[in-house]
Amino acid sequence: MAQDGPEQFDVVVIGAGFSGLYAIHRLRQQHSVVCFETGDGVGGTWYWNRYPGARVDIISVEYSYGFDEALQQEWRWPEYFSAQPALEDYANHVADRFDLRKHIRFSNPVTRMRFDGKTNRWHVHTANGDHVEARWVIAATGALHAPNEPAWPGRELFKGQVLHTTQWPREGMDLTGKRVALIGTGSTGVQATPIIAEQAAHLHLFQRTPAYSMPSGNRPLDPEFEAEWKANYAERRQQMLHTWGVSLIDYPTYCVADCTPEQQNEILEAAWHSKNAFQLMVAFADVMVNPAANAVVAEFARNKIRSIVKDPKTAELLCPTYPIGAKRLGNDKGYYESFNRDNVTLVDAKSAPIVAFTEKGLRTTDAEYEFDVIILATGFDAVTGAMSRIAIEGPDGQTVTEKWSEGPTTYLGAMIAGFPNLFMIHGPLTPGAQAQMITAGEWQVNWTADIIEDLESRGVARIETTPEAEQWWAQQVNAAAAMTVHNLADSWYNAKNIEGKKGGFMIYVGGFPEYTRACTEAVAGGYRGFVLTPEPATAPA
Ligand code: NA7
Repeated sequence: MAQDGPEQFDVVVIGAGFSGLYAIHRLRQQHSVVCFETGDGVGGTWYWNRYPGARVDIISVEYSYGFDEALQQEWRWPEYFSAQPALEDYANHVADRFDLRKHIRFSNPVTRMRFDGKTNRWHVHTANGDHVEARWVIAATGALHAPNEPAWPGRELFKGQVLHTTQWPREGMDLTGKRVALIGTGSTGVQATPIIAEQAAHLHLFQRTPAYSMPSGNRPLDPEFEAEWKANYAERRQQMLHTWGVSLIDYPTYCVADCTPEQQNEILEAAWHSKNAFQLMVAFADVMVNPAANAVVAEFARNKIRSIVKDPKTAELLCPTYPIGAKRLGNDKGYYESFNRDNVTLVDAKSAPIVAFTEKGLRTTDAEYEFDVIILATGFDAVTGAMSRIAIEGPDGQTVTEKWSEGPTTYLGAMIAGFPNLFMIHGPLTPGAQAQMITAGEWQVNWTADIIEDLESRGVARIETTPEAEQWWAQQVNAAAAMTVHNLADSWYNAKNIEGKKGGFMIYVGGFPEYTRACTEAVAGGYRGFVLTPEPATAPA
C-alpha cells in the first residue's frame, strides 16, 4: 500500500562519518533513526580523502572509538598513524559489527529541510526524493567536507584531467610518466607531494603559502606498545577527555625563556625526531601562546628546511614566516626532500597567482605551464561548508545560510538560534580539528543524546538556543583565540583560506575540558542558554 505523507522517524542523522556512525549506534537504542549519506560508503572524511599519502596525524590507538571495550581490544591498527585504507576498513568494520548499515541511505544527500513550528518536527528532503519527518536532526556533516575549488576560468578548455584531492578514484590513478600540477601546500599537499613526485614524469607544486611540516613518526605498530595501551584503554580514554586536545601527547611545563639556547636546541632536536606529530608545537609550554617563544621554534623549523633543501632559493621560498602551528602543522614522509629531485619544481603562486586553466594547463600572471593532470589540494569550504550547502529553513523562514551570511553563530557549537531541535556534532565554534575528533565526537554525541532523552522524558517537544547565548559563546571563542597565535596566519581556522568567505575564528581553542565544562554546566544549570517548549497538552477525550 502506498504510504501517505512523509516517513516518520524520531531522529535523522546527516552523514555516516565517524560521528554520524556513533550517533546512529547511540540513538537507535531508544529511537527510530535514519541516516542520509552523500557517499556510497561509510567513513566521511576517510571515505572521501583517498589521495596518495592520505594518513591521520594522530596515533591510531587514540584516533578510534572508545564506546565499546571489545571493539577497542580486538581491533588491530597496522601502523602508528593509519593510512586512509585502514581508516576506511575500520569504519566499515564498525558499521558491520554494530549492524548500522540498515539505518543508512547511501548516495542520498539531504538537500533541504524545514522545521514546522506547529508540529515541532523537521521535514527532511533528499536528492533521491525521500521526505522524512523527525523530531530531532543531528548534523554530523563534517568540518572538512565541501571542497574548495578555485573558480579560475577555462576549466572546460583543459584537455587533461582536473580533480580535487577529495575526488581521487577508488581504484587509484597511475601518474607514471605524467606531467602533474599539484596546487596547495596544506596537510594534503604536503602528504601527497613525495608520493606523486616518485610517480610523475614531472611535478610542479604551486605554493601560495609555505608549510611547516615535521617528519612523520609513522612505523608499524609495536606490539608491546599496543598491548600496554590496551591494558589501560578505558582509563586512557578518560584521561584524554581531560587534556586540551583529547590526546595524551606530552605537554611540558617549561617555557622557551626558561631554557638556555643550548637547551632549547636540544629540546627542539628531540621534538623533531620524536616520531610524534605536533611535538614541535608543544615542545615548550608557550609555543602556541607567546609569539616570541613561537619565533624560536619557527626559526628552528626554518633551519631544518634550509638544511634539507639543497637549492638555497627553493629552500627560502619554502620557509614560512607566520608562527608555527598557526596553520595545521604538516606531517610528512620526505616533503622537503622532494625538492631535491630533478623532476620537482616549486612554483611561487603568491607572487604570480594562477589566473586561468588553459587548453594545455595553467596560466599564472607570469607564465603558462603544460600538464596532463591538475590536482587541486586546495582544501575546503571548511566548518560551515557542508551545512551551508543544505537549504535549512527554520520556523520563521530564515535559512542557515542567511543566518550565517556574516559568519557562523552557534551556542556551544551545538545549536543555532532560530533552528530548534537541530544539533550539530563538530559544528562551527566547537574544538573541531583542534581536538582528536573521534573521541571528541563521541563525547558530543553522548551529550546530545542525553539531552534528547532527558527532554523526551520531561515531555519537552522543542529546544532552541537564543541570540544572547550565541553572543556569549562567540565571546568565549574569540577570547580563547586571542590567547593563541592562530590569528596570526590566514587559514581555514579563521575562514581566511577562501577569498570573500566571512566569519571570524571558527574553532574553540580554549581546550576540550573547558568546552565540555561549558556544555555540561549549561545543561546542569537548567538548560542555561536554551529555551524549552513542552508538548501541547492533549485535550481530554
Ligand atoms: P588547507 O590546509 O586549507 O590547504 C589548502 C592549500 O591550498 C593551501 O596551501 C592554500 O594556500 C592552497 N590554496 C587554496 N586556494 C588556492 C588558490 N586559489 N591558489 C593557490 N593555492 C591555493 O587544506 P588541506 O586539504 O591541505 O588540509 C585541510 C585539513 O585536513 C588540515 O588542516 C588537517 O586538519 C586535515 P594558502 O595557505 O591558503 O595560501
